[in-house]
Amino acid sequence: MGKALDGVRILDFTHVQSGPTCTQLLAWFGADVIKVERAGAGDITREQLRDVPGADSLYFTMLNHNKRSVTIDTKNPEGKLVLEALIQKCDVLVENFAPGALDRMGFTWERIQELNPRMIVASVKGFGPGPYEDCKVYENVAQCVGGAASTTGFDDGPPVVTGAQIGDSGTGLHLALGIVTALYQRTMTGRGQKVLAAMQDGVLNLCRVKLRDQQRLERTGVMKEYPQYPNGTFGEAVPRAGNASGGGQPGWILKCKGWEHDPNAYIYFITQAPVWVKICNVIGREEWATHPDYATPDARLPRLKEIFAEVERWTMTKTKFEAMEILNKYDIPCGPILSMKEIAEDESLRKTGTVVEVDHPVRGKYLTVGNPIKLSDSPTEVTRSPLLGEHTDEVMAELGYSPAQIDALRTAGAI
Ligand code: CAO
Repeated sequence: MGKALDGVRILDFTHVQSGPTCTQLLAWFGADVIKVERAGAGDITREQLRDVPGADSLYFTMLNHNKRSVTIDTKNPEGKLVLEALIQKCDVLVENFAPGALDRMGFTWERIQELNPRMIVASVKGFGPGPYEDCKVYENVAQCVGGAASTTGFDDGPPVVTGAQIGDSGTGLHLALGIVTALYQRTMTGRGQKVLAAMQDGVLNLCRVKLRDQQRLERTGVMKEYPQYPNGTFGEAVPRAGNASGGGQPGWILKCKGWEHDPNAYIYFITQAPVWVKICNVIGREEWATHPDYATPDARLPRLKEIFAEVERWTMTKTKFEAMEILNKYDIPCGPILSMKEIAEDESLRKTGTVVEVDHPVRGKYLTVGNPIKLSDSPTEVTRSPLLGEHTDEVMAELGYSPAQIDALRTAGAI
């Protein structure tokens, strides 16, 4: 079966996490992704957080599946010519260098347009145009400047960053959407364009509901679904909401059987309004179903702490999986707190290809996260990440270089 992006060639100038997540997705959808790296060094993550001596790290392998790797020194004059040939052959150049690095290499937007007016140039940067546009940015910085950290954690503690890499992988996702959209527009205009995904913007986009709450707070001075209500105080900015789910369906994380020794023996429990009566029955508080202090969502809001404490008395008598099974029978939304160990061993995730075992010639077998987006006509087969420069000769031959020319370029340090 063919793939959705068959025939699309990506010049992948990305490194670390944000850019590579984007190009890995495009590769999974069938694009030919040619990753350009520096000879002898390569993407810095090849050697970061290494767990097997001499082997590419999991950091690298898990972000660079289904790609080809070529080594080019793009600051070497002859290396520049190879890069120019690639620009002429490819549809999209994706990069996440520090601001200005591509220009300093001599590949400005204008120069790239001269070489290939159909080329789409897609970039991740820390910030969009403005006072911070020249700054280098990593994941946690993006979480802080995008509004996530100030709204994550508990009211009595400092700001907290999340484990989900919303700054890096989240921005990579945004960029991938920008690229396929630009490819679609090119089918009508015939022209390339610049695509920019700034990490601050990507994180803020994912924190959209918190900007909603900021404006509600300014108007009303209170947000009744936040744990600060009714006894705490609200300041000028959206506070940290702990584990509150907000909206009309309040939720909280509750202890389950074994919580004393298992740090993940917890369940997320949502008091969804339509199943309130069932919740009362399950936890043995049938009288709450009709009592005026508990029967409606509005009446429950100032009593959420007490309600969750009561539900927890019930969840503590069950394991998180037992509680999940019982609650699901009644359509009560909930979710066990799964550890990474439990996720790695989850058979159903293996079956859907969301968790995949991959074999690598140097490091052996390892687990990775497969394509989270499933297309019925474009299935994903995850193949291992390339070794540094593994496809240099192959790609150079496709560009029309003879074996003798390739040898000469290698001797000159251009590839
Ligand atoms: N041949 C020759 N030179 C190369 C090359 C190649 N194949 N590939 C890269 N280089 C050069 C670049 O031209 C650049 O040189 P100059 O500094 O002289 O212009 C240099 O390598 C380093 O690039 P960099 O500044 O991007 O790398 P860094 O490690 O200093 O910074 C990072 C890393 C991530 C902070 C920065 O790239 C950045 O801010 N990127 C944008 C935001 C981003 O993506 N952050 C997420 C990172 S984690 O996913």
